[in-house]
Amino acid sequence: MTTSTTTPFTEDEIESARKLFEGPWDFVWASTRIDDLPPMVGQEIAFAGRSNVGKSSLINGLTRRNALARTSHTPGRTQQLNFFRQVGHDERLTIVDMPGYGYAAVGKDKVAAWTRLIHDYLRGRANLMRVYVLIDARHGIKDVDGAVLETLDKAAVSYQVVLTKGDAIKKSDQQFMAEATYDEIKRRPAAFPEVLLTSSEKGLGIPELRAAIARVLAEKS
Ligand SMILES: Nc1nc2c(ncn2[C@@H]2O[C@H](COP(=O)(O)OP(=O)(O)OP(=O)(O)O)[C@@H](O)[C@H]2O)c(=O)[nH]1
Ligand SMILES: [Mg+2]
Repeated sequence: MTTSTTTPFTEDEIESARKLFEGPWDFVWASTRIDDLPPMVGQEIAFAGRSNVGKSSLINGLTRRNALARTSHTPGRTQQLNFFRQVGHDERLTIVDMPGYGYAAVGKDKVAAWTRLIHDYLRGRANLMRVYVLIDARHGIKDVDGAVLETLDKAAVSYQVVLTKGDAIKKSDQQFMAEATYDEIKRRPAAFPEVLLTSSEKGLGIPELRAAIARVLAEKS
C-alpha cells in the first residue's frame, strides 16, 4: 500500500531489490555507546521508532530471516544498536536495528542513555543513507516521534516514514492513515515525501520497501 504520491515501482525494480536482500544476513556488531560503533562499510540504513512498533520484525521480513533481529511482545526488547550485513556476499549494505524510544518502564537512566545513543547515532553517522522511521498504523505520529523527526530534520539526515502493523487496521483505514501521515510529514525538510504501509505479519509492503531502499542506494552510490 502506498500513498497517492508514491512513485510506482516497476517489476524489474521489485525483482532486483529482492535479489539485493537475498544473501545470508548476519549479525555483525552491537553498540551501547556512541564511541563503540563498527567501522563504516559501504552504505548504512537504520530503523528507528517507538518501542514495540515492529522495527526488528520488519528487518526480519526484509531479510527473510525469522530471528535475525530479536523480537518480543513486550516493549524494550532491542537494547543496543544492532548491525547486520551479508558477510562474505554483498557487503555494500548494512542494516541497523535500534532500541525503541518512548518506553518508560525500563527505567529513567536506561531511557535517557538510549535516547542519547539514538540521537547521537542518527545525527553523526557519515554513511547513513536513509533512516526509516516506523510508525504504528493504528496510532500515527506521536510527540516522541516528532522529537526524532526534529533531530533528523536539523541534521539534514534523509528519512522515510513507514507505517507498521497495517494488518491491524481495516483495509479502508489503511489508505486514510497513509494519507494523514503523509500530510503531517510533507513539509518536513528531510522527509522523503512518500509514506509506505507495511505488515511484517502479512508481508504487506515488504517488496516495495526493499525497492525503495534499493533506489536510495542506487541514487546515493
Ligand atoms: N499485528 C502485527 N504485529 C506485529 C507486526 N510486526 C510486529 N508485530 C508485533 O509487535 C511486537 C513488537 O515487535 P518488535 O519487532 O519486537 O518491535 P520493536 O520495534 O523491535 O520493539 P523494541 O525492540 O522493543 O523497540 C511483537 O509482538 C510483534 O509480533 C505486524 O506487522 N503486525
Ligand atoms: Mg526491536
